[in-house]
Amino acid sequence: TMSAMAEPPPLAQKERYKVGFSQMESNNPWRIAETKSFHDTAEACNWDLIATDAAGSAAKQVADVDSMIAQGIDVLFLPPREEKPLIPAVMKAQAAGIPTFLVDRSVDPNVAKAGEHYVSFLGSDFIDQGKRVAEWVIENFEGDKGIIVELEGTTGSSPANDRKSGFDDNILKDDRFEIVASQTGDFARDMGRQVMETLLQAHPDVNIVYAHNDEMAIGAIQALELAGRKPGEDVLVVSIDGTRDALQAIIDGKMGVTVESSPFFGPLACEIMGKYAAGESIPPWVKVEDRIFTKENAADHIDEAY
Ligand code: GYE
Repeated sequence: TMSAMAEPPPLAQKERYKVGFSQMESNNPWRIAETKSFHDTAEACNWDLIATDAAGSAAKQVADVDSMIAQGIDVLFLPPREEKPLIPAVMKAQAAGIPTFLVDRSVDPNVAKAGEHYVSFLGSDFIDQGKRVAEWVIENFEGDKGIIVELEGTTGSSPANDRKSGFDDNILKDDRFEIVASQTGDFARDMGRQVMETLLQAHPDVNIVYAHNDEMAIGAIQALELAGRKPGEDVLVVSIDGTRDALQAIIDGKMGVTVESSPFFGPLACEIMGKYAAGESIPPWVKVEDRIFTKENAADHIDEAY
């Protein structure tokens, strides 16, 4: 039977490629390291790179992709800020015959699908990241009752959704733990600090903070210290990414764990794009394996951190 299933456009084999990288924002070290990784890869991979910065706006990110399509990019690397608002960008690239690879975040899988509307998602398993943080807390928390404040990432983003379910589903299997508040800090240090300040007033008995990324964890540490609390002593702070500041906080005893989420996607993007152009079949999800950083190994990795 004839199939109406969409297919991602092919990629011709060429000497040089015009590559689009549509960054969502540049207000934190993770994003800056990722953009740098694409720039650093450009020469070795024979890319003419067009990199844009949507400054935290999904609408601008859609417009940025429009403009890259108009500039005739051969291939698009897209970290969609939120799961639903970026779907039009994926669909427009496909309609323009431009293969898209989602990097580091995904879109709503009920609407846009790998192997149909875009080629593949290159990135981490966010549910597993949340689960690993929960398992670490279950093993390492020493009190009788864990009162948890959760700082969520950008509302409607795939890592915020999945890091929440991965953590919540697993921590709540142990009845020592209770999540008393869960609120977005938009993956940003400043907002993490502000939200933590507010939540501390409502929940002064909090003794665990789970932040969906290191920037918010650092913001939370600032808020805790400002309130006279002792992160690492009377409050266990845990999160995800592996930034330099987080590894330093672990070394300083202020943070317990960060599960890695690497921003260094340039080399992987080059490799997978080359395979796709060569006609190899690309899995719908090219999964990145993440390490875990604790006081046992943080000092060994801080020099390579960003
Ligand atoms: O953890 C966070 C960033 O999408 C995996 O986005 C990425 C996340 C990363 O802003 O720090």
